[in-house]
Amino acid sequence: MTKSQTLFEQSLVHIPGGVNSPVRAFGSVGGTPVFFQRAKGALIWDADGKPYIDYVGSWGPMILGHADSDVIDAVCDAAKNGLSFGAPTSLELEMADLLCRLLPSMDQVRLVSSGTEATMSAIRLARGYTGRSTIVKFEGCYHGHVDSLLVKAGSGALTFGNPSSAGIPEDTTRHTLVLGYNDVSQLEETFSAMGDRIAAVIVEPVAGNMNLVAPSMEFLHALRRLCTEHGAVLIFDEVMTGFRVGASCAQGLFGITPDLTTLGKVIGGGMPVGAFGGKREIMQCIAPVGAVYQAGTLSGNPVAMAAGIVTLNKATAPGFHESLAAKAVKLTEGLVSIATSHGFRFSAKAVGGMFGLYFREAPPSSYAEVMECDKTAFNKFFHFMLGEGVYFAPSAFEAGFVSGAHGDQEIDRTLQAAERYFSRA
Ligand code: KE4
Repeated sequence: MTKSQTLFEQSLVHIPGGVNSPVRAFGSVGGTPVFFQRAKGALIWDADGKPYIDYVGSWGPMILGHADSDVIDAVCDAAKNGLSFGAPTSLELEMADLLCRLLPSMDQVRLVSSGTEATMSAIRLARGYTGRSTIVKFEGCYHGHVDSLLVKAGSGALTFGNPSSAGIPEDTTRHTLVLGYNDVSQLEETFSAMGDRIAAVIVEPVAGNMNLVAPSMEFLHALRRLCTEHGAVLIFDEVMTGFRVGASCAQGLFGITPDLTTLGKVIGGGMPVGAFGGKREIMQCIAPVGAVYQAGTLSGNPVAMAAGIVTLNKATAPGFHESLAAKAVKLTEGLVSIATSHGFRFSAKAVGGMFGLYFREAPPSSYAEVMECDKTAFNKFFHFMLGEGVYFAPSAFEAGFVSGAHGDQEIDRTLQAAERYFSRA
């Protein structure tokens, strides 16, 4: 028995499924989830002390690499001054100023403690601001476990094949419209039929929770145009893409200005941080200024702010994202070259520091095309690579991530392992 197997068996006693987030349970790939005990840079060690090259990075936050010394120092320094005050501090002022400088679409921002809190609050804010109820989301997109958004969601919900969740009353989701990602004609038909009833459209500007699906520019421009024409709030859920696909997020990469943006993951650098922000006239509707209530005991927590500020400053430094994107391209192009040279139906796509791997001829551009990917083939690949000390996301429906700490050595070792797999499989 490995220590992970022992720990998993023990965890099943008091933790549902032995995990604190479903996608960690290896439900999609099968087998026992790996328990990790420490990480540094691009590497992570399991409970038996076996090292892996990590392409999960805690699902995105570890963009600098694990245990970045500057981040750890900042966290320790902040912690020595106390962990939480439940009162304003200069660190949350510094974070708010930093985010609003980095994102021109953001006049004001409210900090919270998770991406789910951010999207849940943004939806409530958009409804309060417009006085409307209907929300549009897209099939395969995941915006956290928000009741009104957990409909045909991606990520863990998609992994378990039950795209909707139990426990959500029908009247909670009757205001939620689910459309096809990249389906411009359906979007236009919906707005022409009921645009004046739509409070907001929430979208992953690069979908990362049904594996990676890139948007068409036509789709993004249609979203912006139709929301403007009908007075709906365009919410870019950049919890995953935020400072991951570029120093100005997806909105900067594509040149589309949302009305609200939700953030998480990278802006906490591994500590629990989320945020939502955007146009002043919308943000002024949030309590205590406006009538839309939102609150949080640990919102803007000084220790979390310390981690996030250092992470953001380093991740938006000149050259960081160019280097990060080049690593993702080297990895994905190398995998495609190896797999296809051995006759596999395999493709890959990188957008900034995130990537998708597909057992399919070409990268999918819709949820339906994602469903055509060979999940069994992915699972076999996943477990072989895991055995070789390469840790990809334990699901065919998740994106992968590189960090500033991934170097040629790690990527070359990954490609060598892939060559061993594809040449003999
Ligand atoms: P959190 O509440 O997990 O911090 O964020 C929710 C969320 C919101 N929006 C987007 C675009 C997201 O990707 C997420 C969370 N992403 C998943 C990974 N697919 C988190 C991993 C997990 O659920 O364990």
